Parts: sequence; structure tokens; C-alpha cells
Amino acid sequence: MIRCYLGLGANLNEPYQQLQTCLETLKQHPDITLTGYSSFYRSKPVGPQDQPDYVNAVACIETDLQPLDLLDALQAIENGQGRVRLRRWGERTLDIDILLVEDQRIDSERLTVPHVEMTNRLFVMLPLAELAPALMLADGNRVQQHAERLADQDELVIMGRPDI
Ligand code: ROI
Repeated sequence: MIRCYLGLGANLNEPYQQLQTCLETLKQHPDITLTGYSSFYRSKPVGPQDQPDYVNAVACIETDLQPLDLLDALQAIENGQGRVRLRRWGERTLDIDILLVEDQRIDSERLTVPHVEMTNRLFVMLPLAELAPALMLADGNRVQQHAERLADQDELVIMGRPDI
């Protein structure tokens, strides 16, 4: 089994519920084992500011799926929850990003892992630090170090952590 971390985000159509439903779907998925998930956070949009705040969280899963098959499975979940994406860097219903696949590097047309922007985004690093603070990333820094470095640039508000 391969361990993967997923970034979850939404800012349209009941975003908190979108993330909760996503985690329930991951938990029930025949090819995926949900092994952990962070608190839900409210975050200011990165990108155009004339859009609602986001709800963000990170999930940890284990799977035997190949990365591109996992991507298909996750896109099916996004589409099943009525995927809407209005513009680049803009508002969207559920977005599921593959952040890490063990310590693999993947560079294909559809998928780049580690996710290129993850270490620049507090809305990824702070929830990830809840699950894996000591995890060493490819740049030689731990998740917790990134979260601390980014913490003064941005503000995230904990919303809670639903039971799944
Ligand atoms: N901003 C925040 N705060 N959270 C996100 O999940 C998010 N996702 C995006 C962009 C548009 C970059 N901004 C975001 O894709």
C-alpha cells in the first residue's frame, strides 16, 4: 500500500459540507483506505480576492492504485459532487489535489507530485502539519518548519473537525 496526502479545498456550495462528504466518500471507496484527516480551516483566497473564503483540510490515505488511477478516482469524486470551476485561480466546489505519493516524484502531463505549490501555501502546510509535522519534504525541510515560516504571512481559522 502506498501512503498519499491529499489537499482538499472548496469555496462554493456549502464548502464545509463538500469536504465532509468528500471524506465520507474516501472512507467508503473500495480502493482507498482513509487513515487520517486534519481539522477544517477557513482561509482567505489565494488568487483573486473577489471570491468567498475557502474551507481547506488535508487527508491521509493508503491505496494500491497507481497514481494516475488514483487521480481518476479523485476526479470522479469531484465530478460526483457537482464539480464547478468558474475561472483560473477562482472559486470552485470541491478540489482534491494529490500532494504527496510516498516520496515519489511524478512528472506527467496530468500529474506533478509533489504538488508544486504546496510548500508556498499555509492552507496546505498547516493542516498537513497536524497529521505529519516531522515529515521531511524533498527540499530538506520538515512540514512543521514550512508551516511556521508561512504562519506570519497568512491567517487560518480552525472551523472544527467533523466525525466521519
Ligand atoms: N485559496 C485558498 N485559500 N484555498 C484553496 O484551496 C485555494 N485553491 C486554489 C486557489 C484558487 C489557488 N486559491 C485557493 O486553487
